[in-house]
This record gives sequence, structure tokens and C-alpha cells, in this order.
Amino acid sequence: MEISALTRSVVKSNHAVISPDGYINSNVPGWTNCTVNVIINDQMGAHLCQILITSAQGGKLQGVTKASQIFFYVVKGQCQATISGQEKTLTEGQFVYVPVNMKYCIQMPQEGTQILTFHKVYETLEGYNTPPVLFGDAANVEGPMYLGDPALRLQVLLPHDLSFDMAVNIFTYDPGGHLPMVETHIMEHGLMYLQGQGVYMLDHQWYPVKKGDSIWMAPYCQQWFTAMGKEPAVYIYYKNTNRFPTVV
Ligand code: UGY
Ligand code: MN
Repeated sequence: MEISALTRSVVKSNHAVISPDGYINSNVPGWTNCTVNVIINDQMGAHLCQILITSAQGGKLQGVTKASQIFFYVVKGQCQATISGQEKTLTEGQFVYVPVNMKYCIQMPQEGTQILTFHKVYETLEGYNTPPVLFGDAANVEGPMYLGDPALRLQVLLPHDLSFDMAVNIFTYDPGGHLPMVETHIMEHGLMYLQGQGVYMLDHQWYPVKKGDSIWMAPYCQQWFTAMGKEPAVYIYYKNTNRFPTVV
């Protein structure tokens, strides 16, 4: 029998590793016939929110974005997204970016459909409009090698456009591939593993991680990853970007 007092999850002041074994469901008004797991949010000191939604039969996410924009990514299954009069079927790897102050309705007819969301309070930029609704498909986004290493590929899902104040990228590491340096930076991350496994170093502590795990990294949380095993390790991650980085 498994000892239920064991987990790989940790929550620290500048990072967290959340494995699915500790999930407890939240009830969100307007989000019905689905399980909602709030993985990262402001309660832990983050400036983003990351939620995993798992649909029962007839799941539906209905609401209006307010101060925060929401990026919806289909991890598995399919859904019907209606945003500001545009209706599209989204399947695994497809996504929709919903800007602030906009109605959304996402229906998930198939039980087991999973949608990952990233939320961020939108910061306006003088001279730029709020970004529009954007539908996309990771399968159509090129993945050039990262910093000259063919073992690492980075797909950038949102446009390089200063109207966006967040980025969502997919990072693929071949087995043995690793970040070329320990990153030490002001940007914050939220991520979830879509495939594979490896070891993440966060603030000089070492964590085995695998498909389904999520990680929060606060600004300046030092970070490094190497992929292990027989298949590439793939994670989708959030990063804040394109705004004046400091109040000083
Ligand atoms: O974009 C990034 O900062 C990325 N290289 N960080 C990470 O994957 N931990
Ligand atoms: Mn980073």
C-alpha cells in the first residue's frame, strides 16, 4: 500500500513544485461540470494564476474577464470556445488568448478534457491598444533551437508585440538536454509538464519532476533543468514581459 504521507510537492516562499497527488478542488461560479485545481495564484505570493480544469460530461466555463486576461490551452480532449462572437473547436495543443473585459464561453462535451489557464492582471502601455482575441495551434508554431543548442527547442505562442504583457512558450528538451546556465532573472514563471521527466534546480534545491507536475518560480528564483529518460521533456510556461520592470 502507498503511504499517503509522501509527496513530491513543496511550497516555498520563492518557488513551488505541485504534483497532482495533492490537488483539492475549487468551486468557481460559472465553471460547471468540471474539476478546478488552482495550482498557482496570489495567495502563494505569485503575480499570476495557473489553473487546471478537468471536464466531466458537459463541462462549461462561462464568464467575463475583468482586470486579468486569460490564456486557455487544451492539454487533452477538445472544446468549443466562443469569444466575442468568434466560435472555434479547439483540440489538444490549440489555445485561445482572451483579453480583459471580454465574455467567454468554453464548452467541453467530452469527459476528461483538460484545459490549462494562465491569468495575469493586464498592464496597459501608452500608445498601444489592448491585444485582440487570438486563437492558435502549437502544432503550427515553429520551434527553433534555443541559444544554439539543437537539444533544446522553444515555441513562442503569443506574438512578439508590445501590446502583450505576458508570454506563453513551450520548451522541449531532448533527453540529456539542459538549460545552458543557471538562470537568475526578474521575470516570474508558472509552468506545467506536458511530457517527459527530468530534474529541476530551484533556488539550489533539486527536484525530480514529470508529466503533470507544475512549478512556480518567483522573480529571481534561480533555475536550471535537465531532461532525463527516453523521450523529450516538454513544458508549457508563462512569463511576464514587455513592461518597465521596476518601480525604482
Ligand atoms: O524564458 C525563460 O526564462 C526560460 N528559459 N526559463 C525556464 O525555462 N526556466
Ligand atoms: Mn527562466
